[in-house]
Amino acid sequence: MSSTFDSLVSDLTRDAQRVQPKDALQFCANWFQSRLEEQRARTRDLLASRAQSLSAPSELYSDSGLGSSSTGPPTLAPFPRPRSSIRDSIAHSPFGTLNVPGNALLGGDRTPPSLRYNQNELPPTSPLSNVNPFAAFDTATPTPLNPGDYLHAPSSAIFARRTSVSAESIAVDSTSDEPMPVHPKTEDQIRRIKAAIGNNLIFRDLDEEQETGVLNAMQERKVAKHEVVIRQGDVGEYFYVVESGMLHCFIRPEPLPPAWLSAGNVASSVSGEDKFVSPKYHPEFGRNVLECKPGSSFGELALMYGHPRAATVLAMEASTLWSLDRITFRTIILKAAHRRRTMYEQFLSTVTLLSSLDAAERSKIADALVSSVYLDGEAVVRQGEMGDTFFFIEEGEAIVTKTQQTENGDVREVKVGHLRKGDYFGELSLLRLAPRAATVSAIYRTDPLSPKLKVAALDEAAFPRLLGPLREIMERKAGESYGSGPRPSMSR
Ligand code: 1OR
Ligand code: 1OR
Repeated sequence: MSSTFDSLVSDLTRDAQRVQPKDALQFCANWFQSRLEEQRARTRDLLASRAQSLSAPSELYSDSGLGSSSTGPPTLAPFPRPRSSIRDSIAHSPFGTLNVPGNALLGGDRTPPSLRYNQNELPPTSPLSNVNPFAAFDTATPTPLNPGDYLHAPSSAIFARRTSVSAESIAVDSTSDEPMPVHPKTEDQIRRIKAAIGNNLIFRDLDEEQETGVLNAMQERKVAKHEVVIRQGDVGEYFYVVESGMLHCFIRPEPLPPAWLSAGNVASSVSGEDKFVSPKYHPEFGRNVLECKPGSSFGELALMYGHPRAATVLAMEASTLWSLDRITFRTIILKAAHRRRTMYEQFLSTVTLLSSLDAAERSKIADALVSSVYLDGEAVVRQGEMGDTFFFIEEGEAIVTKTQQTENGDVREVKVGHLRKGDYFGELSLLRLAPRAATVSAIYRTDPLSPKLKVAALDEAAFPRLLGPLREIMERKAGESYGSGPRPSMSR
């Protein structure tokens, strides 16, 4: 017991010295929490793997995505080949694990095999990165961002690919007692912030009051070319939105040089592009993993998980940023995302198609949904168009029509179906890689008080990833209801 305690304290001391946290107590609390989570995840996984008498598949440790082939061309099929054996062998981890600088469990002789993707070490789950083992289109690029993924627990290198089958959410602060800052702004500043966050998914769930809270709390920050905005390993205090300019994110392999952490906001040993060995590698900060353009954001990971900063973010040109403090970020942004997820989870639990999925799988779908409302008579999909989206009906009703040629050669619309809350549509063109087989439009309501048609959409990338397990059901039902159509070749 005392040796465990001693080694814990010495690990903590070592990590604290590396990170030099400004808030030591918070750092220690986070550190112990991470260790606890890591240990539970390991124990649970060990038990699960014993119980199943299965060893982890080699795909878990390989560089390429499970759906990709190093020799053949990428498949065009919307679903990857069934990989039930792999899915089944993946234990659900009760907690995310922490692949961050300062996580001592990842050092020493227990170092897990590191997972690399596209020559990069995999990071914790983030709205900016979501590499999924079941992605159908796994080629050279990571799976696109899944809106809302930032509520999912971070995963360590070894468990990173499990994010697709586990959906534990991070704890959202239960109290909002701490006051949120208010920094008065000019109308022009407000307009600029709104323009900068307009297309950023992180802000999509805010109601008016929440948006006002965020606008109040934001602070303008102008950074010079080559200024270090975030330094890998530091404690996170702010989240940033880019209004103008360009920044790059770099990840340097561990261990970080002790003197390097919290070293200030100027790139010390390297200041000019001439010292870049290649545009993709910075000799001080490591591999260039992401570019942050106007409208994008960065710096969310450390605020969400209490980890040290996972990357260094360097201004490549003079840039204007809007910063949001940790308290406002957690109180408003994370809570809004959490509430949104709960609302969708509730709705999805009523959808018959999804009844065979577990709550975690539904939760992943909830995160990926985007809602829209349609006016009476408005078409959601049109027959003959190429389709890239799948829909659930959240509220209201829709009619399905098909064009038919009459005997005298005219073309007319014939009603072939009526869809209600909880029904789905749009699967056919994704399953068969064919144009839309019918037009689906909002019904003309006879009762103006009844709800308008509201649909929740899942895009082409999310569809096979999240509804893959239901493919058989949908295909069978499509065959029964719509007749058989051309089928995509599933062979590779
Ligand atoms: P943070 O608070 O950790 C550094 O501070 C920020 O860099 C981080 O939040 C992200 O917003 C941003 N892995 C980790 N962090 C990244 C990455 C990243 N890209 C940008 N950041 N990548 C992993 C590479 C293996 C790149 C993903 C595309
Ligand atoms: P989609 O991606 O082809 C139109 O886009 C959607 O309408 C289609 O997927 C189905 O989800 C939905 N025939 C074809 N598509 C239908 C039909 C349908 N009903 C709903 N959809 N028929 C009615 C079957 C009860 C006509 C069969 C001849």
